[in-house]
Amino acid sequence: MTYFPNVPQVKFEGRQSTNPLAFKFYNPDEVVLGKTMREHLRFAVAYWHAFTGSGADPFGSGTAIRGWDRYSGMDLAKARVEACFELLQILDVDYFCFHDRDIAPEGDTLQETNRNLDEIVALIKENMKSSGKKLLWNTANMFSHPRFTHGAATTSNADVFAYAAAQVKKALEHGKELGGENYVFWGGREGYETLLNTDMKLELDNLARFLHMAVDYAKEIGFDAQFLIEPKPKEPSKHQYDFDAATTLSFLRQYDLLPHFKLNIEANHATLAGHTFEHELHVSRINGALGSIDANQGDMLLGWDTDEFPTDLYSTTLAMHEILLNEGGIGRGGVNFDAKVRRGSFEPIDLVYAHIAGMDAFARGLQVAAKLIEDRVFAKVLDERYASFKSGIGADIVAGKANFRTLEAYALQNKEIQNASGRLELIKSTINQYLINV
Ligand code: XLS
Ligand code: NI
Ligand code: NI
Repeated sequence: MTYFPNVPQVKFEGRQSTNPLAFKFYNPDEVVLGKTMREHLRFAVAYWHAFTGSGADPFGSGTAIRGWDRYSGMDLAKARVEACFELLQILDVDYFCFHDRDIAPEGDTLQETNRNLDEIVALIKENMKSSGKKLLWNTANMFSHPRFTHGAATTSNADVFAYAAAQVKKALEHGKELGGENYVFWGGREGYETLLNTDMKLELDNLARFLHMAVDYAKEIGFDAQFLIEPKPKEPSKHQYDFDAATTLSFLRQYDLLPHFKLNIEANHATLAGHTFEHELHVSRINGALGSIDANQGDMLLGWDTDEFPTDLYSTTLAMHEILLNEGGIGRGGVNFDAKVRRGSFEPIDLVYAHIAGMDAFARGLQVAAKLIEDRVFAKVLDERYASFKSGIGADIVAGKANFRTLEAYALQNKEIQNASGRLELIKSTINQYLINV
């Protein structure tokens, strides 16, 4: 390995292993509820954090020591491709995800930028062929360059809208070229700072026009990837239009886009919106729109998108519980580590440790969630809690046989109302028992 010297392929050794370069829970071949862990989890490495990110923060420059940093320009872009396929092999991860601007540098003109991209996409394609690795999703970065300061599809400048369209057109062509299974729209700067200078109605109409054009173009070129929108409430915009799952679903419904899109739910975006990860997955699931996940976690003490590698078993268990209950599980989506090593973890091997930590946390979450489902732990809770809707007046309500007159008649003759305990503390201690004992 050129970029991860002396790092062997990471293998499953089991929970007793003390080898830091082994999986303790992720056993790709282990069958859980009829599918292997590999099939359930469909892990992906995020190109931007693993190969483009440098560890820079608003207070200081990058700290990451990377073998590819000795290069620049297109040579750097090529070295990163090599590093990517090395890491995928070390981790035995099947998928990767990228933004167009992660993989190739911008040129002086859009023509030159596109030529750079074409060259790197061809190189990626060769590597995919020889390694069998696959593209979970690609996307267009329409937030880093200053031209997008007022947004991309929701910009106040029509020339920028056109540029963004050209960029997504190219990204869709590359997605098709690489057999991408999904295509993601994360609204980087699709939001606003203040209503004092914003025509929100026009911006939202334009966003819908843009997404319809993308749907049409993908159809035209025969790119059949699942389209995904990734909600986020803020950052970089103060108010992001795709605030959370519910807001995004309402937007998609309003503009007749719902049949063409599912959601890519990111843990840290959920918590920034004031929700739990499982809440966002649940809202997506009950609307038939759970598409894929960006796996990471935030910091309870910090109010921004810290994108830490997921290690919280409570959260991965409840997330996997939602995914297992979803029809077809994660489907064509996957578990993409949209996560970065901390600034102090600057060695290449930290990237390996970080992914092992995340993969084990999700594998363990999968095992525990499967057992909770097998034992009908939450199913029993819900059965009991909502039993009043199974018979009598409750069954009439659910069947649509009740109205205000019949309900009033029932209430008037009813004896004193009895409520039952919600038993939350008991439920939580049961979850802990499963986390420890399964
Ligand atoms: C940023 C987003 C971004 C998307 C892809 O917060 O998570 O990384 O996943 O554009
Ligand atoms: Ni993300
Ligand atoms: Ni994010």
